[in-house]
Amino acid sequence: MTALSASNRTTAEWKKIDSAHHLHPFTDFKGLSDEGGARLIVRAEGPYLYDSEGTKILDGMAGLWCVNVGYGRKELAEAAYAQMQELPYYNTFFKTTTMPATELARQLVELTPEGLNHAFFAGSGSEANDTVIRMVRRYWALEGQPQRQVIIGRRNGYHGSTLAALSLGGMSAMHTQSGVLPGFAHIEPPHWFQLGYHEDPDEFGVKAAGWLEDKIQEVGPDSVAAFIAEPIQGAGGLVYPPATYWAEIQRICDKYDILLIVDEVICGFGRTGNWFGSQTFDIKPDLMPLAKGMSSGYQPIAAVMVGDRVADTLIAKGGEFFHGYTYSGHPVACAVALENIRILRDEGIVDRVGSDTGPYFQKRLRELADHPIVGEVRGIGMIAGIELIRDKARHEFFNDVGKVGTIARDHSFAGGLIMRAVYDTLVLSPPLILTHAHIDELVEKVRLVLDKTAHDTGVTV
Ligand code: PXG
Repeated sequence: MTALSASNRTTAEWKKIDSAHHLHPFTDFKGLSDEGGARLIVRAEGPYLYDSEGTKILDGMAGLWCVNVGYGRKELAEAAYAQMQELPYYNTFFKTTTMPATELARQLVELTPEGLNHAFFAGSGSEANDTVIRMVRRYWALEGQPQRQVIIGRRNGYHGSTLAALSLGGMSAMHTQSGVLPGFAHIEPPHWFQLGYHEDPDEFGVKAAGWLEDKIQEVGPDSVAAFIAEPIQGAGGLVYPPATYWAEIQRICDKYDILLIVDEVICGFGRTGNWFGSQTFDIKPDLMPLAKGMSSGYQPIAAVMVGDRVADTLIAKGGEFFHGYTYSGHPVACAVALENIRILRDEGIVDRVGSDTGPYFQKRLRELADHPIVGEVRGIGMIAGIELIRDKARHEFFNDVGKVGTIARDHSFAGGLIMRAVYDTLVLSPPLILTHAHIDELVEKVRLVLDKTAHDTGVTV
C-alpha cells in the first residue's frame, strides 16, 4: 500500500485538483477557489498539525472540537486495525449485535449521569439529533399526547446540519438558506455579556431561563415536547451560562413536564473538566446526544443516551422503532471509541483537565482580559471564548459584527495557531492533552493576535 503523501504531486497541484472537484462544508466555494484553494494538512502529532509546506500549527480547536486525546495515538489506530481484521462491519439491525457495540453501550451507561441507561448509536452529531427528535415525538405519541410536537432550542444553538438538526438549532443563516421544519421554536441564549451586562449575572441567569417559560406559554404548554441546549453554547459563540441558569431551566422543564435534551456533542468526554457538561452544571438530562470526543474524532461515531423516562416508554409500549443507520454501532468505530475512553480515563486526562490543566488554561487566558480590545474571557476546563469589543468603558461593540473576529482569526492562522472566530468572539477548544508549556505557547500566540488585531482596528495597545 502506498500512502498518498508519498505521491509526487506538488502542493499547487493538490490545491488545483481540490478546487476543481471538492465542495467543502460551510465554505464559499468560489471564494476559496479565488484565494488559491484550501490549505493542505498532511500530518499531526500531539496538539500540532503540519501542512504540506511543513508549517507547524498549534491546533487550538482540536480539529472541530473533537480531538480530545490529541493526534498520533497509535493505540487508536491499532484498535481500528485489530477490529477491521476480526470483523470490519456488521450491523445492529435484525436482532444482531457485535461485541464492541454492546461493550460501548455498557461503558457509556457507566460513565454518563445516573438514569441514562440506554444508548442508541449514530454516525454523527447531526444524526444523533435527528434520532433525538424521532424519540421525543415517539415518546409523546406513546404517552397519549401526540400534539406535543414543538421542541424549543436557542438562537445560535448548533445541533447539526441535516434539515431536522438545523431546525433544532438556531443559526439564522442556515434557516434562511434551507427553511425551518415545522415544530421548532427558539429562545435567546443566556449571553450575559451581550444581553445582560448591566445586570447582576445571577439575576440575569434566572431571567434568561425565564425566556423558556415565556416561550412555553406562547406556544401553549400542551404543545411543547422538549427543550434542547448545549451546556455551554459552542459554535454559537461560547455562551457560558450564569451560575443560576441551569437550575432554573431544570425547574421549568419539570414544572411543565417537558423533556430536557442536553447536547453534549462538544462538552462531553472531558472538555469541561468532568466527563460531561451535565456534571459540571448539575443537569439531569432525559436525552443526551454525544459525538466528537467520543472517539476523539478518529472515527465518525455518535450516540444518544436515553434516560429511563423515555426508554421505559419506548421499550414497554413502542413496538418496533422505525429508525436507524447503516453505521449505527459500527464495530470499528465502537472499538476506537472504547480505546479512546480507556485513554481518557487511564491516563487521567479528564481528571487533569478538571484539577490542573483546565484551571491553568483559564487562568492564563484571563490574563488577556486587560487587553484593550478584550471585553470578556469566559469558559471552563479546555473550552474558552474571548469576546472582542471596541470600547470597553462604554461597552460598545465593533460595528460590522464579525469583521474584527475574522481579522483576528486570519492573524491567528498566519501566526501558527488555529483559533475559531464566531462573530467577534474568538473560540478555543484545544486537545485535552495540552501541558502547561503548550498552554503558555498558546496564550503567547493569542496575545500577539490581539495586538495585531488592535493595530489593524486602530485601537492603541
Ligand atoms: N451538536 C453540537 C453541540 C455540535 O457542536 C453537532 C451537534 C453536529 O455534529 P456533526 O457530527 O453532525 O457535525 C455539533 C457540531 C464549528 C463547527 O465551526 C461546529 C460543529 C460542526 C462543524 C463546525 O464550530 N459542531
